[in-house]
Amino acid sequence: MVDSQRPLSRDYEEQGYFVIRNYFNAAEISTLRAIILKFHQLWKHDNADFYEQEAFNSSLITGSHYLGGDDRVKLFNFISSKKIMNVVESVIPANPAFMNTQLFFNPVNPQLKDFWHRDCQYDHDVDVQKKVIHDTQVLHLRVPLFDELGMELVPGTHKRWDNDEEFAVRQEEQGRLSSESLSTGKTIKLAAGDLLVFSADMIHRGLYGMDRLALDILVFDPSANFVDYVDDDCLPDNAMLDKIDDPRLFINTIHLKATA
Ligand SMILES: O=C(O)CCC(=O)C(=O)O
Repeated sequence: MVDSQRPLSRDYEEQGYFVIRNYFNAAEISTLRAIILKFHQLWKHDNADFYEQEAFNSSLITGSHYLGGDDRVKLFNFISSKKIMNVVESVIPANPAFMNTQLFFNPVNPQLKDFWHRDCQYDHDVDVQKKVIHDTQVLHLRVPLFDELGMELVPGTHKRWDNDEEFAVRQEEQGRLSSESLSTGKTIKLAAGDLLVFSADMIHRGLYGMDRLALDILVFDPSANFVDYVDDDCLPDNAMLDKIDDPRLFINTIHLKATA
């Protein structure tokens, strides 16, 4: 367990998130940052129009498209390191499974504003969203690579439905915009070295500004069926698994895929 007076699992259970300050040291962040910046430069070059016009994130960072084998193994070892596994297992104790990675940056297009959402709203209509927030469990682990304004979260919404204000803003109804402020929002400023863990289905938004570049690791509870969201190319192959100190997070996903 991570040292703490109060169990992290209780914070997650009650609030839907927790933050651990200075969890990673400067050497860990600088190694990770070098790999991620390599990915980011190549990705931006390859997706120039999308980047200029509408992007605020990329994904599939562990895939083979932009990074070579050595960097991918380093990244897999970071994602399944003891520090990350301790935190993941504090929330999902039995067989947590790797889903994906995302990289969040500032949009080039100044018209794009930071917007409130629940991740499940892109897959489900409102009736199903009401159900899945109670059923499923996808964790975001946010690792900021530079100091940033952080995230705004609505504590407790991993377990409860929106109030009227939250719903109108998030869904852009009654003339409201998803970029408006919410009276229930809580800002979590983040620095390089911090780790923020939050429920993908709580109401949240990333705050654009400063030099933000944040790696999000997505992990799911195997009791929910999320294997379709996993891209095979983002998983380690057998030769890479041999070079990962504790590959359980990936092996769990590989097993789920094989039995799906
Ligand atoms: O940082 C952002 O722009 C949004 C983050 C987010 O929505 C997420 O991690 O699910």
